[in-house]
Amino acid sequence: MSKSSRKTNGTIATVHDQKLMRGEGGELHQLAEGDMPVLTTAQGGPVSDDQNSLKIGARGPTALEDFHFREKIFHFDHERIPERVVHARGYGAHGYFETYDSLAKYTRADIFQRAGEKTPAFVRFSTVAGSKGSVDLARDVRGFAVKLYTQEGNWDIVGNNIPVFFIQDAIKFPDLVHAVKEEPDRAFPQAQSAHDNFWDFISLTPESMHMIMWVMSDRAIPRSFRFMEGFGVHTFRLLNAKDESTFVKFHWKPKLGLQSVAWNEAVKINGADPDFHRRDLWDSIQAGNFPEWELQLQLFDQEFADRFDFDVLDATKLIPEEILAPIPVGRLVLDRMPDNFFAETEQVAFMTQNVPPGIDFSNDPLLQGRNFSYLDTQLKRLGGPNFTHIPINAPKCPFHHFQQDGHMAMRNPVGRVNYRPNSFGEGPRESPQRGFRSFAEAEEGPKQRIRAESFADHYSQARQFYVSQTPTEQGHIAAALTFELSKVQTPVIRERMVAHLLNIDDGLAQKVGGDLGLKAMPKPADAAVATRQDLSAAPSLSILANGPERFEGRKLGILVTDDTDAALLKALTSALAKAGASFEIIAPKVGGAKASDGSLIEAQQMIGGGPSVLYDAVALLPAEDAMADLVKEATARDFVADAFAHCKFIGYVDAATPLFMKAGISDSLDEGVIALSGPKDVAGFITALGALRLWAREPKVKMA
Ligand code: HDD
Repeated sequence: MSKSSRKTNGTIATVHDQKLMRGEGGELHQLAEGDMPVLTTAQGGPVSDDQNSLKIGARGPTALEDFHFREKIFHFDHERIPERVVHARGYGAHGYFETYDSLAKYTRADIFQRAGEKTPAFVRFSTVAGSKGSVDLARDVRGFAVKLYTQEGNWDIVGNNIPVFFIQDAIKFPDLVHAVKEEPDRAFPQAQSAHDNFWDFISLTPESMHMIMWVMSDRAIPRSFRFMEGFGVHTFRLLNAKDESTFVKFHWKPKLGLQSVAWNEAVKINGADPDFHRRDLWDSIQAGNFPEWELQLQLFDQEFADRFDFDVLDATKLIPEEILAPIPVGRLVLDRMPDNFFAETEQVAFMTQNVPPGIDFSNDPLLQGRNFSYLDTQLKRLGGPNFTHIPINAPKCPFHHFQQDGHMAMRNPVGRVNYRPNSFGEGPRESPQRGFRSFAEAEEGPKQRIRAESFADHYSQARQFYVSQTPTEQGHIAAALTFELSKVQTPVIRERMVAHLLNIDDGLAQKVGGDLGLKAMPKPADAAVATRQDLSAAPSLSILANGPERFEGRKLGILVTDDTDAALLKALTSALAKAGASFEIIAPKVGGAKASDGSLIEAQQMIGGGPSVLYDAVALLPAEDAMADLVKEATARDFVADAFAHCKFIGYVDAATPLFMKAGISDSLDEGVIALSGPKDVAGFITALGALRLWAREPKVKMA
């Protein structure tokens, strides 16, 4: 029989759907096809065959009239929308904001009027430089954008996890972003600032030096979104019912404290789990461990602003908490993942200009520029002016206006009147009492392109940040600068950066200059202001000096084999649960291992898929008989060697010691390597884990 005349029954290439349901006894059984909804086109027409396009003969061309095929492919071809020009990679969650007490004294914003009131919230965390599909652990600023659906309109605090910014004027933003993103001729590096263009721009932009100290610190490689601070960055205003103004800076403080990873660890996490931060947020919300932040406000008046050493309109400066203590005003809890990533996290549109009555802007030139940019970008990204019709962007309070039509208009006015003034008594009216009123600041001056003198000191706060760090953190900053500049191919750029460092801290400059192999130290960079102020250290700027001292919310990786001590494992896992921590079991084989009492230990990871970089600490609980095989595994050796090199706490049973030999650390064991000879040792181990890392080990392993 020739191919063309072979008769088919139409089922050759057909895939059969299966729908498995659990019966009452937990057994799986397959549902009949009739129990499933019928597949339709987008127009609602039932589809008979979704596996084969309509052909003229079994091996003939596809017919143009195949509207189902056309529609399916057409829609697929148009699935992508432009990614965000910055902050493309992000992850969001729903939750609520709960107001502690009325702030009516300072603001008439409805969200702050009633104690205990809950306001729905959506938060999107992001990296800045990388594309949508880039890795989570890039060295980068993290976006921390909060949308609060208040009773008087959406309020967006579009912040970062760093309280200052690279530039002082929004007109420089395109240059900054072009410089940090992949270079345009070669289209790399992706999601990395370690390249010539970025450091060229930075070395020619002294105002970025304070921010650079932050970005080279561990703040830029957070362990989890849950362990990051968030900042509104700019100075805003609160306005009360009498339109009296108080300046404000917004700070989000994570309940579980701050934590970052080591750089060498970040590099390895990016390979082992590029979605490390996403997964962490997903897992903790699914497990009912809802991440929480406290909103704290730094409030100050004009007199404080006039007295302060720096201009409060300059986004490259912060107000140390030691000078102005933030006050707690509410808490943000994230308790629900979106039902659909695209619909919500991808389509959410944050805009700095979304402020409710009672919150107002300052003249910060960066903020003023942002207020233009965010509306503009939504038009491009979401395809039209009706992006507020998308549910994630729509207000949750009543709203009425005369805007109409446009692409994809979902909510269309009913009735005759779509204008004001009108004589029909229809439609909404403005309200001078309830409506948004700007602070009536008196402004005058010549129209000119100029930067205020008060913005000129670029080094004092950069130095203050550096001297406020612990020696460990200072070491990380030096190592990060060295690493980044080592990737720069143009020597003069490296030298220019070291010349700036000389204005920040001589020791730092010498260290980086030495490690970069500079033959001679350059002259310090010319500074716009002659004297750098020697500000006193502000310990609130350090992560390590403010550690949470507990393992809550963190994860232990437990390596088991067949015959692992069941009692010890049980004691360990119950103690972790009591401490509010989680764990994952890693076994040599998929599925798990058989414990000493014959029970099955279910494993979440096979050893090659669960390297120790994915955990905050590890416990090695293998049985003696399994060691001969385990020491042969390079992945088991790396598991231990990396945990040690990343200054993690390691709990171990006696049988595990050959792994120390294999990992080359037998002679270096320290108080962070803790024997677990039985359940009695567990409590001490859990207490030790609260320190999160044994940084004192670092000089020995030199991994930064
Ligand atoms: Fe921006 C996105 C934060 C300066 C222009 N920005 C964006 C996001 C965050 C920030 C968190 C992601 C929002 C989301 O998850 O959808 N941006 C900041 C902070 C800045 C800052 C804290 C300085 C203090 N940004 C800044 C300037 C401009 C922009 C000066 C332009 C003049 N930013 C944008 C943008 C983005 C954006 C192009 C890209 C996607 C979007 O807005 O919706 O408009």
